[in-house]
Amino acid sequence: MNEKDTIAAISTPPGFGGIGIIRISGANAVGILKSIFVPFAKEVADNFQSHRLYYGKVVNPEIGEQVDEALAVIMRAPRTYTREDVAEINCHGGPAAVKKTLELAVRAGARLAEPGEFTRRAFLNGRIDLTQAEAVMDIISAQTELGRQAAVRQLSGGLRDKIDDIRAALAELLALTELSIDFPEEEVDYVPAEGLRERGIRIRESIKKLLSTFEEGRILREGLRLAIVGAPNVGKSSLLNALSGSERAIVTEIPGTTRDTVEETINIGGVPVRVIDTAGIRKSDCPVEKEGIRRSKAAMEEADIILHVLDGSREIQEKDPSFFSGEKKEAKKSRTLIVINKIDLPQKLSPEVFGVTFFQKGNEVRVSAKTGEGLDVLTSRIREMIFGPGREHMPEALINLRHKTALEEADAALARFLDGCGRNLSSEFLAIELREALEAVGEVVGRTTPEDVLNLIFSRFCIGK
Ligand SMILES: Nc1nc2c(ncn2[C@@H]2O[C@H](COP(=O)(O)OP(=O)(O)OP(=O)(O)O)[C@@H](O)[C@H]2O)c(=O)[nH]1
Ligand SMILES: [Mg+2]
Repeated sequence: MNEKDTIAAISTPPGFGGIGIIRISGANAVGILKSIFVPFAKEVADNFQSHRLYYGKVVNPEIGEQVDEALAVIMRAPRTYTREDVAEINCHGGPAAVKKTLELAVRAGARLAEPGEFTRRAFLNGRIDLTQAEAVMDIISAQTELGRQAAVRQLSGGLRDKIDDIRAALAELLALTELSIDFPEEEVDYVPAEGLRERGIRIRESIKKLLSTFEEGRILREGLRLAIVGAPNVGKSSLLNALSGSERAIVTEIPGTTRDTVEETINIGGVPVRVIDTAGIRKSDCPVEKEGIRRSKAAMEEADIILHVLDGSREIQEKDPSFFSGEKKEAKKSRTLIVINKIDLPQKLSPEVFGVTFFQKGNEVRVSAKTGEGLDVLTSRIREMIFGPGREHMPEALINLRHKTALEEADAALARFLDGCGRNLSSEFLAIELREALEAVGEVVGRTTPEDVLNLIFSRFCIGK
């Protein structure tokens, strides 16, 4: 991949649409645009101004044929997305028109852009740091309003600022440590070991604070899995339909209706939640149903949250095997919510039968999948399980797995530094640990990030971004 090439790509999604955008970036972008786009106003042709939109036609310069009618803009460096000269052509959004326009740009000297190459150039040219580049992709893939908000905060430098603060504090600590290497006996500006330690502890606290945002970041980016389980006919499929506002799953009065797991992604309090409706758990000899029940149990194991549904209109007649399955019952408790359904009917269910406590009174959520009653309480309880009770605001920065790995490395190096301080190790040794911490933190913003990691990050982007 040559960073000097002028690159071009279709930046709008494939398919049919009102407008399709071809983006060109690099030293030759303006020349290429001028050779394939002719403005209708004659006086403009040789006098394109930067950051102005012109109306004209895309032409094939070899045969003079008009390819499409379009709007085009040139943007002179450095006030552009990539900090290079950029040209964009807005033609009609049919696959043939955009493909042909891109083909003309390539014939005029552009190279097809790799996925994420425009953003990579913005990063390499210093317009944005690596956390901002990642935020671009997070915005594109955000599934909910909360996810978008978090991504935009990161794009405007929320995480970078925090990382820069940590880097500055580390650099200062390193300088102080090195000072005591060079002038071990000097009184001036000498910070005793205890002072170094205290600074180290404070930096470690900031790192820990950032690390604690990982789980929320993961949830916002990837979402959660929520399994709806319980005995047959209690209304699991009805609940999936009510939560998703669709007729996604088949509902009948026959117990054992759902055979396979059925999934639908919904937005609960800003978090994308993959809701999995499962086959009712009971003893069965039917091989199809048995396989369905096996899948129900697997879905339960993999879920972040389990809704265990009971039918409030019936006494439990026999031992409900959905309660007696699985050895890791205790581990499941904290992520299980008992949901009593069918509250529109006369209620007969008691919390305790056969000496088994099915639910703690006050802890259960009562709903009607039929009338929708109680669903708002259910979603807010689910939200509480995700964020903890009463949480309204998201932290300013939410780290991803790559940031987490780098910050953990920095944290480990700082731990060794602190340990070394405690044992009065030489400043040379302490400085080595601090340099390692500094390097690891620098990886987050892309200061010290190896080429192969960059390749991996940008390969996940869409073409044309
Ligand atoms: N009155 C009332 N009926 C409900 C409610 N929820 C579900 N039902 C009825 O209960 C029956 C079973 O509903 P489903 O949603 O198919 O139950 P399920 O738990 O998915 O059943 P399986 O797939 O067999 O395990 C259907 O006849 C529904 O119409 C409710 O809140 N109130
Ligand atoms: Mg069902």
